Amino acid sequence: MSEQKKFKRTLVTTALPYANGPVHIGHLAGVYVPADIYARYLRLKGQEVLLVGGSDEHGVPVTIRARKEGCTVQDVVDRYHNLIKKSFEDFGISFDVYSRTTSETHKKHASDFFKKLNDEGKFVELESEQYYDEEAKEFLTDRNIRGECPRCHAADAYGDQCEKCGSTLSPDELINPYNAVTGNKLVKRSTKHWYLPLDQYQGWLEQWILNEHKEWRSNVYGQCKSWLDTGLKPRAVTRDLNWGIPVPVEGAEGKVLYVWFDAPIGYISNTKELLPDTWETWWKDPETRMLHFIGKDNIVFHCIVFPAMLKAHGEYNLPDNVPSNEFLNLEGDKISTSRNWAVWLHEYLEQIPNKQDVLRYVLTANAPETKDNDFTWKDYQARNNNELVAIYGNFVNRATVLTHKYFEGKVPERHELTEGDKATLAEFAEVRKQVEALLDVFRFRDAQKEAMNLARIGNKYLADNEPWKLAKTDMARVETIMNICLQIAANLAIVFEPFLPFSSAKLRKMLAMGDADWNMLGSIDILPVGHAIEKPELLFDKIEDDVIDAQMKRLEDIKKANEAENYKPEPVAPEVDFETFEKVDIRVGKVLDCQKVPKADKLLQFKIDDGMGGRTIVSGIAKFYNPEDLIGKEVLFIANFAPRKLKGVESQGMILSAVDADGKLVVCGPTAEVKPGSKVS
Ligand code: B3M
Ligand code: ZN
Repeated sequence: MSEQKKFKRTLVTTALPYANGPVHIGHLAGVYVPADIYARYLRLKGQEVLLVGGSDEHGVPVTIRARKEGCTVQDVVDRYHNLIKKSFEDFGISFDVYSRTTSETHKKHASDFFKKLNDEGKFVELESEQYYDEEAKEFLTDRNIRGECPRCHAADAYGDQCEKCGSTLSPDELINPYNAVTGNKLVKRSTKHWYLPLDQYQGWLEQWILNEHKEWRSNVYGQCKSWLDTGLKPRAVTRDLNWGIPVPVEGAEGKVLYVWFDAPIGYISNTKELLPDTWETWWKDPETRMLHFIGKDNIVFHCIVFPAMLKAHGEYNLPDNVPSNEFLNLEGDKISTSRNWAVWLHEYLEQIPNKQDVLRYVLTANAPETKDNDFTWKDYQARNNNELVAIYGNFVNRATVLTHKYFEGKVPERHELTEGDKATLAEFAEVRKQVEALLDVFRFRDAQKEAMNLARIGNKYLADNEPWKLAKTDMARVETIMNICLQIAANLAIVFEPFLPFSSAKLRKMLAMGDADWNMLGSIDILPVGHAIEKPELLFDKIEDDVIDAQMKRLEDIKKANEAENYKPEPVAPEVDFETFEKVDIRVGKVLDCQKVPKADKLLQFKIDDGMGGRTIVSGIAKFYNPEDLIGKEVLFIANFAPRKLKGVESQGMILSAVDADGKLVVCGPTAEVKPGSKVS
């Protein structure tokens, strides 16, 4: 662990989200809430800190979105940049700057960065054969190439993956590749690109990461180690694309900087945009510490590629740590923008207004710090009702209400302390140390747990001392108890400030205590005797079942819509003539009895009134029905199906069922009652 002391200031960067869609809880949990907690914590301690963010507006993802929506790429990035920026503001992510990679400052800075490396011979130029659409006159990215899968022969696999069989592919493997957008056939054409020779940085990276940064989170360190063990290869830093920052070299028309080359430089450009005169202090002074907050899919770029770029450039600091998180799932499934499987931040705020802190709290409590984690609405409700309301809110409410009840809202005097008081104070003095020790090593979920412990200490203190009972006999004692409770409440406002800034502001207002100062944490003299507090208000409200049910219903609907969208009916079977059709004798029957077949978990045994004396039919639908529910129903069955034995029971026919998108069988019957034995034609 590099000692914090040797640094004068901290630059905190957050991954730049692609401006190709809104941001969701996965973004917040993985990157922005932890980065914000950390930046707020340092600021509260009085340290110099910058929180830098912005939108990533280049690359293929935004161009794909524009094609899908039938608008220009500029429209897409404008719209989503504004939406994302607003979501972050609404959630209290305290960016000092949130800019975009289409800014003029960035275009110039990224271009100059490339030029410097190119002039100094830091790149290698290589020719390679790439797929080209002669009619559209464009080279294609892997994602925009489709063709037959060499493994499962699905007709429309992508250049990087077949979604049918899941194989990872390269465009060269596709059979008859074509342009996914125009449908044109593709040819191979030679094209030149600039490569960063990462192989030349291998030894240096091994030393810098594997030896000098053993303190990095094990998931980060492990991923770097496995990349380094495999051996680094040169990486192209340019692309043939018409959206991006033009390669600033003569003869490079139609080529742009690869999005992963320009995006991290955005951290520098955005700092420069904010502080045109002093930005270099934040990037070049060795007394500045740099931290990159990112998600796990960005590790290689922030730990290997960008540091190699910075090293090649030669003037900039390297990151001191890269606290990367794993992924957050939603109700057991991977969050996915394209499948709409997400809780979008702007929608959350519309549907559950003014509950930013509740989401911040739950996402930190469940932060995927060391492994993937799951967000569920039930857990969200439970953490709000059982922790925020029942522990934190409840303590603050009792402390402020009792102060108004007994002391007209003024902080009472503290008299001699009992042993119990002293023990409580000693316990809460520990909280600061614990929270700091955890925040210093980026363990946000445990740090928040410690903060909540302070509220637990408060509740226990109130329960042990029962001031409401003493009010009749020993008012001096009640004064001491309530003084301590109010000091604990003031401490809560401070300790929760980095985690729950909205609630802390509300609590500070209730206690009329002004700005929070971390250095006061642990003190029992935050609120002076005689200080008047304001009217008590509830800090948190209970979340009722209907709110959660509505969210669960929303997700269910999305799941259904996805299934419907993905559902492709089976291809129609070869034609038959009427005579062939007539050979199958379909009849209506009424279910007289229906039971499970013993020792066969799939089979139901039916007694059918077929209008001809009755018959027994066995059908494999036990998974989808309660037998009793089918009794009395009319069904269709094949009356001349050759009898066969199933688990020892002779089945005299076959009941007709439809197969739903998810494989569920649904028994078919007439839409109005007809006589059993009626023919279907
Ligand atoms: N836009 C990828 C992502 O959103 C990319 C991050 C850039 S950080 C410099 O996951
Ligand atoms: Zn396949």
